[in-house]
Amino acid sequence: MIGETTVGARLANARLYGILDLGYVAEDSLERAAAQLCEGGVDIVQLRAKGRDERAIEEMANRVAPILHDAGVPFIINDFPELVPSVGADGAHVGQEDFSVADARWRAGRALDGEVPLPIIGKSTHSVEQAVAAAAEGADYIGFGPLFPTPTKAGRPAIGLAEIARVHSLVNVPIFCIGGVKLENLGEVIAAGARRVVIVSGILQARDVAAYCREAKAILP
Ligand code: 3NM
Repeated sequence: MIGETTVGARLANARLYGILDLGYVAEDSLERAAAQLCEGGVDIVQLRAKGRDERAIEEMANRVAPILHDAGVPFIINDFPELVPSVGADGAHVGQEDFSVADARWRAGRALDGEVPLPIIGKSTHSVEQAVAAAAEGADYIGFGPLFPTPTKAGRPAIGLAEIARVHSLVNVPIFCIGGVKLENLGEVIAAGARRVVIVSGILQARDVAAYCREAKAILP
């Protein structure tokens, strides 16, 4: 974990959010992928390992945490807020069907030694109403999407670009637009009002991961 003030500033200034998604990264390549994301200038990294048990996720998180820490990149764990203190992550991300923000924060903030900085808690939202509710609930940032259909979250209907401007006018916490975002459509997503994005498969399937991230960062305002 990195310093509390630094993490807050990093989140406020973040434009590109990368995910170490086990659907695209082999388990034994996690360190390499984490280093490539850092090299490309990704501002926040999440570990997302759907279907893996807590012990496996803890082990993977312990491997990538020092890499992200050394690069000064906030590290977010998907779905398992209680792992935050033990692996030295900076926060957790929860979905609509998971813990409330308060519950996730409590779990993520449980200190073994009584000295833990406030964890970042992010929440997935799939409509303007959910986005407003997540911010009111105290989320530090939200995901908003999926903008486009995506195999990374198969079966979830795309919400399109039409509500991006409205959600930005109603929600004050950082909003990361997500779902099917790629270099090819990033201009269109930004023109619709997005300021921050999560790109998963676009980055992880790139021939040169770091170069892809750098290109995305150069396009983001
Ligand atoms: N959450 P890609 S969309 C993990 O809308 C995730 O909450 C979404 O991956 C949401 O960049 C999504 O490969 C997948 O489309 C994003």
